[in-house]
Amino acid sequence: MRLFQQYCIRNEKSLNGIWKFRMEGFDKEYRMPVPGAFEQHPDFLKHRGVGTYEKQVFLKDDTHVRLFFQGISHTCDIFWDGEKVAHHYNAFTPFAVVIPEQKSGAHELRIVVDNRFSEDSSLHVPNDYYSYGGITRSASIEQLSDVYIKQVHMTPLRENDGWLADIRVEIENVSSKDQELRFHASLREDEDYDFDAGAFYFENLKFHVGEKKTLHIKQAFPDVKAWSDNEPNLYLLQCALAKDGEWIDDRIERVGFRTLEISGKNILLNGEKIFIKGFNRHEDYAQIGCAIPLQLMVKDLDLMEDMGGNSVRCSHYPNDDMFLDLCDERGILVWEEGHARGFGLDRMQNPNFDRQSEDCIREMIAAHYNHPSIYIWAVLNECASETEEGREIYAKQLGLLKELDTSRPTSFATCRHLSDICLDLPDVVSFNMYSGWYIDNPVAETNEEELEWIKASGGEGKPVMVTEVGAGAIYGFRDRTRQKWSEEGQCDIIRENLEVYMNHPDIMGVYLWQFADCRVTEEEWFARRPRSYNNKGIVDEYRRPKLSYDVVKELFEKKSGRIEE
Ligand code: ADA
Repeated sequence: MRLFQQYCIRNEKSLNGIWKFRMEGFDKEYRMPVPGAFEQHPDFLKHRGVGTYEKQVFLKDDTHVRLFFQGISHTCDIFWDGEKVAHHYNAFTPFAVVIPEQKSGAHELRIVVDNRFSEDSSLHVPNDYYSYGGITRSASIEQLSDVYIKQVHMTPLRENDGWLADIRVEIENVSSKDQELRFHASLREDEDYDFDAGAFYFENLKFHVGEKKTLHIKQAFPDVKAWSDNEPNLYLLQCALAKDGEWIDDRIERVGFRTLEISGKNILLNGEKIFIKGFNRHEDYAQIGCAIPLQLMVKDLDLMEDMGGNSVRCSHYPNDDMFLDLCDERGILVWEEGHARGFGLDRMQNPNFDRQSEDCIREMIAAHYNHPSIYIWAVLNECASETEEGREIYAKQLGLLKELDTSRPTSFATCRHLSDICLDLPDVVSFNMYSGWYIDNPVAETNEEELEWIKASGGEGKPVMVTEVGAGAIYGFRDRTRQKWSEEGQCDIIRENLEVYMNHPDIMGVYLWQFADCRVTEEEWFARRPRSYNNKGIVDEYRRPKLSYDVVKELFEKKSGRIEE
């Protein structure tokens, strides 16, 4: 599930592997890989429907059970021994199901997934990316003790010339009895799971039946090494519970000590002004869709780093924890955002939109809070920020980001040029601009006009970033006219845009749209997207580099990730 061992005491078992599968309307039983998108099977290449996964699980002892899913696309109902125990919407956020008091022996786990579009789905809609179907990210089953550690969040703070960890631990009693326990916390550099050593905090706790407690611990760590993109130092924060002198539960989070501040038109990482050289990336790969395995996540980051990139924008939804773990280890700065792309007011006023958006934001921050690589939270990419009704929703969602996490700046990517009425709301202003592709306009002049307007309409004095620039190119289409859709044409537009945005004193970063070609929905998009793909990748869906790869490499490599005085 993660690139570090998240439990040493708790018994966790992966549910990844081959599950039985049936699809409504198909009179056949399949054997489907988990994680996996069912579109990888020849019968379901572009199928929208209701599929059922089944697996038998064995419990060695009588125990409480916790099922954990990194992502199921896009709507699902979970059944345990025939009883519905959970419903979840949204492919891109993790969720857990706790099932108390289970007997040892065989149990049936059945998951019904639905990737159809309907009024019930306000975020997964026909769009310029594909909504796949299936248990598309990893899954696991845990044996829970009577009292368990539900969540651990660590906020790093600077104290004098050292560090302070501000830690909040949520603990829950799932048993039918009062409980007395001892809590331990320790911080380590390596995976040495000797809980008796190094504990910096412990406390005796009493829990009534069903009681939840949040411990708030502040602990100084004067000598830890800071996390940064250049030196991504990571530590393991181990929390554990003991009952009558025996360890019964634990949870290990991997954390980094770094500070993020807004200072005038810059974002400071540990007091240094960063310059973002980034890529927008969809979770999408040829043949396997959104269920990207670790080795291909590594390949994507290897290619981004080879081009001199220092950041990735998780466009337009929360990404897999495993990918974020890689970014933590490699010092790749991450812009992560709630699930939304290009909604006009009509879609934002779908009756499910507010609740489904809030659920997604809450689950994203609950799950990803500890990733030091995430430097900014965002919402509502290119939605109706030019309307009063839209402004209410932007204010609510940006306010929710701040309510859940005061340690990171907020933003949203706008395309409502010269008409956006929400730029006073975020900490960082960012805009998407396709000079030379959608609009044949001079990049430099358009940028000056945009910056003037941003200053005059709420963005004065804030950091400004360009979250999308780019152009389409069909892989293998070479043409000396350098016309649009040719690889040569893409090189020219990217070069012209990057040379302006990477050398302007009021722009603190730029993201290319996009890293790799991605599949889009045939519904509503086929006519604007050759192959029903978004072809603006620097590499194609198989990660084959286009000519623009070397243009990006040339320009990114000669630009520092720091803005000197
Ligand atoms: C928008 C949108 C992207 C993509 C891009 C494009 O900026 O945010 O998701 O659709 O346009 O390729 O046109």
